[in-house]
Amino acid sequence: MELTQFKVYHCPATRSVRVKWLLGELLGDQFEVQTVSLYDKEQHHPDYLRKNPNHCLPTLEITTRPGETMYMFESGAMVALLADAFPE
Ligand SMILES: N[C@@H](CCC(=O)N[C@@H](CS)C(=O)NCC(=O)O)C(=O)O
Repeated sequence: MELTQFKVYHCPATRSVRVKWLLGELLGDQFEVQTVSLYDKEQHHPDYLRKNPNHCLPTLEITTRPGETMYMFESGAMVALLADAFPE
């Protein structure tokens, strides 16, 4: 399965920095970032809860070829997946 696009749901000074940083190292600016403000409790918005029922950041949205979208939680698992996906 080919992973074609990444979007990280992020809030500064939280664990989502790990994933945003690694995506930047691997892909430069070829990924999306959407800010979810914990200070405004946006992680409890129904649209976000559909992506991450744990109401936590980060969430990693992954688009695959042929166009499926998956949502991943747990920053450690995201870092491990990205390291496996980009071994170089
Ligand atoms: N083990 C999870 C922990 C995620 C977590 O607790 N994130 C915090 C920010 S660092 C959060 O979103 N808290 C908001 C909440 O629980 O509503 C991970 O590493 O992804």
